[in-house]
Amino acid sequence: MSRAIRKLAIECGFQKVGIVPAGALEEERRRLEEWLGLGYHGEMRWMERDPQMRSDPRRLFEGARSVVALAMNYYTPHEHSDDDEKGKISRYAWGDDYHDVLRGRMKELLGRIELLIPGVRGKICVDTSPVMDKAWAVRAGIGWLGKHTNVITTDYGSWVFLGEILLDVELDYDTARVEDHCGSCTACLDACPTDAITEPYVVNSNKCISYATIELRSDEIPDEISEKLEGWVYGCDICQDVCPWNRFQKNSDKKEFTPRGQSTGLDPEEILAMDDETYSRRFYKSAMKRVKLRLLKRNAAALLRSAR
Ligand code: B12
Ligand code: SF4
Ligand code: SF4
Repeated sequence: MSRAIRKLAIECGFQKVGIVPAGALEEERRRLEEWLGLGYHGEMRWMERDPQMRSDPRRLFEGARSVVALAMNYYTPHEHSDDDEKGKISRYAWGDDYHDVLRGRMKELLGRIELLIPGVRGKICVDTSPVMDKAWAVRAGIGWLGKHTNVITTDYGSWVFLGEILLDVELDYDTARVEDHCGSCTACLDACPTDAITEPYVVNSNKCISYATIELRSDEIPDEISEKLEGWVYGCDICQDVCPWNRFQKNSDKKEFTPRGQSTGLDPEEILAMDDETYSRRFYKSAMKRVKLRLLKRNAAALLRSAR
């Protein structure tokens, strides 16, 4: 069964798959609670909700016995905009919203698993579910947690989205893990302009450009960050761009991840002048819809200030 599921996952468009028993992630819960205790989640209050559930999928989906961990490559051979007049968009948000892309493929996969195992029940989780996507990917042998805290695969680098299908049946499990290949490298820690990677394997969201430009809801971006935006208007890829393992990237076969209008940047002046209707049209089904126009304008204004 496990072999058949792995094959189906690849057929459904995933590059990596691993199957492990559903259970409590004890060590990861301890680290999550420590992280929350330090306030490193900033205003992401939803992260505080029930760490017990976040670290144990059986609390989210009663009867969960197995976790099918999945990864999808989103690298496309485009570069970040080097136009000084434009704000850079992080790679993950160039094309269609990855939540929709992954969910569609996972639904297809679950449908095929249901044909394979009659009566099986499953739950699809990607990003927004209270599940620790990275921890499951590591457990399932998809990759290791880099010092920048993203999961790195040996063959696609860290340009992969993660998700899981929880199943209520027992299967044969993967036991091999990928060893940590960071070694003595500190490129991501050295390159982070805001020192958000406070120590290897720990990110303080309050200092992270990605958090400030996507998750933070306040009217202003704090000065400590807006002074060091380094041209980013939505998200930040610096710690991944400098990672030597991202030299092993491969082009994604999903046209959905191709930059919209071939554009990897946004003109901040254009954003400031944008009306709701243009915003809705331009970002229809894009991951960038995660920030409302008000926040995108806030980011654009901060970027213009930092450029002065
Ligand atoms: C909250 C969140 C954020 C926050 C916090 C980031 C973070 N480091 O967790 C913010 C807003 C900053 C963020 C930013 C980004 N995110 Co985000 N985010 C999440 C989310 C929703 C939860 C992650 C989480 O649980 N964090 C809580 C802390 C406790 O987890 P952690 O840092 O992983 O902590 C572990 C380690 O620190 C470790 N640890 C601690 N100390 C030590 C010491 C040692 C020695 C060791 C070995 C380990 C260790 O233990 C902890 C538990 O395992 C996940 C989706 C999900 N449902 O899981 C996506 C997710 C992690 N994000 C993702 C992406 C793509 C990004 C960005 C790259 C987007 C961008 N380009 O702007 C950036 C990357 C910034 C960065 N360097 O992390 C992807 C990552 C894919 C991958 N290959 O790993 C995910 C998995 C979404 C997805 N489903 O694909 N994100
Ligand atoms: S995403 Fe940018 S700001 Fe956040 S940890 Fe990485 S380099 Fe630092
Ligand atoms: S840049 Fe170096 S230390 Fe950071 S994640 Fe990549 S290999 Fe690990």
